[in-house]
Amino acid sequence: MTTMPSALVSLDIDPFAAGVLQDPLPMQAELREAGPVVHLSRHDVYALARYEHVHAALTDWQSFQSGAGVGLANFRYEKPWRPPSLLLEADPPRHDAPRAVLSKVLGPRALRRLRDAWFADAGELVEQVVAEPSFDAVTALAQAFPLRVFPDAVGLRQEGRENLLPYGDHAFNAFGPPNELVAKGVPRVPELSGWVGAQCARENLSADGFGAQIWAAADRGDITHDQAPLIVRSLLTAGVDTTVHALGAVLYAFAANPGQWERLRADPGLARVAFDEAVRWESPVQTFFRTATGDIDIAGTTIPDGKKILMFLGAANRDPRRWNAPDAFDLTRDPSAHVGFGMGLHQCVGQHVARLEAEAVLTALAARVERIELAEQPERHLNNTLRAWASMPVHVHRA
Ligand code: OVM
Repeated sequence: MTTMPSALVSLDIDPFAAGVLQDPLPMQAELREAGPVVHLSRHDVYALARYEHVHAALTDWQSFQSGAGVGLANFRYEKPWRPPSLLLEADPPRHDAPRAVLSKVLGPRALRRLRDAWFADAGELVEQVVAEPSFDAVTALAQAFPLRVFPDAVGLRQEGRENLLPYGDHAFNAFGPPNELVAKGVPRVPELSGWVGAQCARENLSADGFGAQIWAAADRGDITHDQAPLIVRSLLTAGVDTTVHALGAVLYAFAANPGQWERLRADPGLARVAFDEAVRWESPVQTFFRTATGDIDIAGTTIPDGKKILMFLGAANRDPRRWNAPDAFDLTRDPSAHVGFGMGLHQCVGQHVARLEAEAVLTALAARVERIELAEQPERHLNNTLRAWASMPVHVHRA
């Protein structure tokens, strides 16, 4: 028996419309149900929303290139808004030396030296924050903790650190179409890019941070000296907003699921699983694009050479074909195969940093707080790529 390839479904959906960004779950379900590949006529891109196909695309860098950009803009035809990242927007072999260097700088061995200090920092911050029964979990914890530990770990000077979040927010918006979210960021690009670029210079970095270690790798010949500042830039672009919104996600998950908070309190060793489950459940990075390096066949439909492919990480992470009760935040499941950090060659190189930050905050909070509840409806922060909270008023009961 032969199966006829079913006709490619084309939908007139804008995944970057404000209404969709506010609550992307219904659109994600529609895309998963429409077929393994869906054409999105608005942007003339091909969408993958099922786990199987998102996973397959992420692990096939030969067919699905990153070097033409991982946003909607196709670097074959369009000039990027900034010099492309040597990691995110590069393919092997050019990708590999920068990746190897950053993997080592941010690896588990390097982080072992930060663990005690970050746990102490988290304890101090949480102690101070829960002195008040009500606070905004976004500003007081999800933003405050990464901003307290990460810029120091990179080796940044104090001045200008307030530029980190707006710069990252714009960079993640810039992966989408040139809509209002991008337009509102454009006026500050010269100022923010100027500041970020300056911080990547060796003389502006402390002698012992991640930044200095990237420069030391250039001295060893593992990368060139002109690659070093762009690799530091990757830390500043991808290392702050991502962890802020991932912490926001796990704090929301617990506030909305008190039974799971009890479980964490009973077994604080679950902090890491909880964080990965929250990354699966909320998928702080919702989407990335690839570009077809030739005609690609997926389940009987052909994606033509040079077309952009939009991978819905968030939809894959809630695909009922892969996950039991995908909409449940559940510490008893094994979330480790989620694609919230990507998969394959480009899988988040900072994931160990993110997990350590989350583990420190959750451990400190679990030791001090019996219950965490939403005091008001939290408010979304809209971004073309990130699923984020702008504010999350909570009320806590101290242990
Ligand atoms: C980068 C980078 C890496 C991952 C995500 C990202 C803005 C940027 O290398 O600059 O988002």
